[in-house]
Amino acid sequence: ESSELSEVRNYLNSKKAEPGEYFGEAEGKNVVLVSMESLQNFVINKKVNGKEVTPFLNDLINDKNSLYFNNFYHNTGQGKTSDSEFIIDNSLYGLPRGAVFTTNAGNELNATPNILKEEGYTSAVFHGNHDSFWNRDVMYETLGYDRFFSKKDYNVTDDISVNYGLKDIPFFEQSIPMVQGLEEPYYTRFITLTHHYPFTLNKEEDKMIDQTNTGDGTVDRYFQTARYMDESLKKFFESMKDADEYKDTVFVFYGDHYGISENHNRAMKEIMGTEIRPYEHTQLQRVPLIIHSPGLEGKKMETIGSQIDLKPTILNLLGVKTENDIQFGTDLLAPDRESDAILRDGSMITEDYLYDGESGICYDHDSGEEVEGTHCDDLKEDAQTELNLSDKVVYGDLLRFKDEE
Ligand code: GP9
Ligand code: MN
Repeated sequence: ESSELSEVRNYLNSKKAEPGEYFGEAEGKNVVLVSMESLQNFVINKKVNGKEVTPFLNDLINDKNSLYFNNFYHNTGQGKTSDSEFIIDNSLYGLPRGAVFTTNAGNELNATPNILKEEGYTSAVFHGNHDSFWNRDVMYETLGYDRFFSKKDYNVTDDISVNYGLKDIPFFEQSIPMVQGLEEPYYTRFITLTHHYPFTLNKEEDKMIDQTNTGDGTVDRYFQTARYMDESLKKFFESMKDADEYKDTVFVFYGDHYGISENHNRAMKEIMGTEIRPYEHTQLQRVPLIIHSPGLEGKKMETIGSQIDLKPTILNLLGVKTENDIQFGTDLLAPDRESDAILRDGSMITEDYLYDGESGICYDHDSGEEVEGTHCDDLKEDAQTELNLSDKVVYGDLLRFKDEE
């Protein structure tokens, strides 16, 4: 094995966490990941003009079979949605610049679809956009997906399109027979699209709540498209039940990345009722994560984590052991895991502190007060070490050497 990969292994061994009681709780079940476009966690349980933005998700969170993580961050960079996909399927970080989906699609990887193939799973991605967007058609081969249902598999007409293409409600509707056609068990991802910048809707019936009134159009429209997406998730969930694709399935709903950039801090101050300093900006990088399955013991999870942790979390839920896999994340359900998150800009969040990589400012986690001194020196260094090691794996295509022991 290459000495560089050994260095990575040694580092990862030092942060391993033993799985807990959730190990194997979803053994043999189907997996349905739902990528919720641009959805940030602050919309959860939020009302605008007296109405909930995400009524379906708010209910789902309180379901006895749902695990809800309220301190879950995205790790994406310039590769946006594609970065989230890469991170979640590999437990490796995206790159500091560019999109790993386009720059390193020829790498050797050990992504979840390939791992689950050994366990008898089929895998597929569902998305209403062109298959070549983000180089997905090429990268999905590398990740080991058996099937990619893309624009050409859907009936996409102007009447049911907006912005990037097929609207989420018809997207899910048309996806149901495709899922039903898959051999079980399956590992799948559904990538939504309508709640994407610039957050436009073209039909009155799609506008289920009023816009906000900050005068910043992007922010004002954001809640309306989020509400539309939430409705599509509700319908999808119900259809999956009707189609008998529910009881043997684990659903993983996650936000892919932020939708409102720091260019909108003035309006966001109005929405959040507080100034958006680097502390609040970093907290706004939290995205919803809900894991739901009939029979699963649900609860609200305060542990700090990020998308990098999903691969080990899912594999452990399925009871699939992956001792030798190179994973930068840890099982979010492991009782002794380190509660922390590292973001692509070098920020790091722990129970005690929040280090903002962009400004270099260190905050007390709970109070949000700036703290003087060396409190965040370790966080800054740990974040750099981890990101650099992950980048080494990707740039050096080091997983080529993973089977040489
Ligand atoms: C495109 C969709 C959006 O197919 O996934 O991509 P994004 O711009 O969010 O990365
Ligand atoms: Mn996206």
